[in-house]
Amino acid sequence: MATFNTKITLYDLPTALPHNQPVSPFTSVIRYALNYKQLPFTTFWSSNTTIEADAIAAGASPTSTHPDTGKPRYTVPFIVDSTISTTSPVVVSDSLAIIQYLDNTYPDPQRPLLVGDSLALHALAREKIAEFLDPISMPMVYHGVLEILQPEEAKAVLRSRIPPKATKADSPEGRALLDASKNALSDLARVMGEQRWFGGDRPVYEDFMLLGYLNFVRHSRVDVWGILKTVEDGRFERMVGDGEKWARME
Ligand SMILES: N[C@@H](CCC(=O)N[C@@H](CS)C(=O)NCC(=O)O)C(=O)O
Repeated sequence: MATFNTKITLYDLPTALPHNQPVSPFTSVIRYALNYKQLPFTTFWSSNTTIEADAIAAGASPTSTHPDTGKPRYTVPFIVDSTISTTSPVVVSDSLAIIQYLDNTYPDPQRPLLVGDSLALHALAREKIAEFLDPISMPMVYHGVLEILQPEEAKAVLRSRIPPKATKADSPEGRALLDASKNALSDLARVMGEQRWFGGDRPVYEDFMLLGYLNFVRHSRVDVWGILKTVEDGRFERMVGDGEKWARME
């Protein structure tokens, strides 16, 4: 396989999980991709309260605008790639753009992340994959994220964006939401059929995105993951296990 001695810094949000494992699906996908392609990198720990300042200092572009104020919205992940030049590094924000940059800049025909050039189709696939989170993220999962996000000020930012109380997994309402989430995961399993990964016998961007979303639940709500992991005879739990070797931190 191709080897590149890269000097990449990944900006991520710190958590209270062992080894600071990420909770953001979007930073997770980059971590998986870098490890899978064996591209050396280090992490800069930003925070919800400092993302904007850190991004501006690094020269990273905003990824959208705040719907309420129209102001630029800065997000993690972004990367600073000093492999060619430390004085004028390449800075890329937005997870899908980063994936495309890594594929183009550090090509490895054995390990492509994006199969097919249309970013629109990859974005569409990501939307479909994320659907299993729609019923549960706001009422349940983000409350678990509150427990593991660091530092305290970052929790305050998140708390202001989510409902005051979490829906209980074992309440009638919680069970209905979880059933909807399980059905969406079963739909994904049906689409994958006998394939081990969306990429066939090797993982691609869509697989790492799904792993990021599964970890988002797994790390934040043990009880919710305990229910979702049983879907399709534990298929998605096995998938997390299969991806474990690319989930390491640096
Ligand atoms: N479209 C962006 C979305 C990234 C995103 O939403 N990141 C969240 C963390 S999961 C973030 O940085 N939120 C900071 C904020 O909203 O203040 C991508 O794909 O990278």
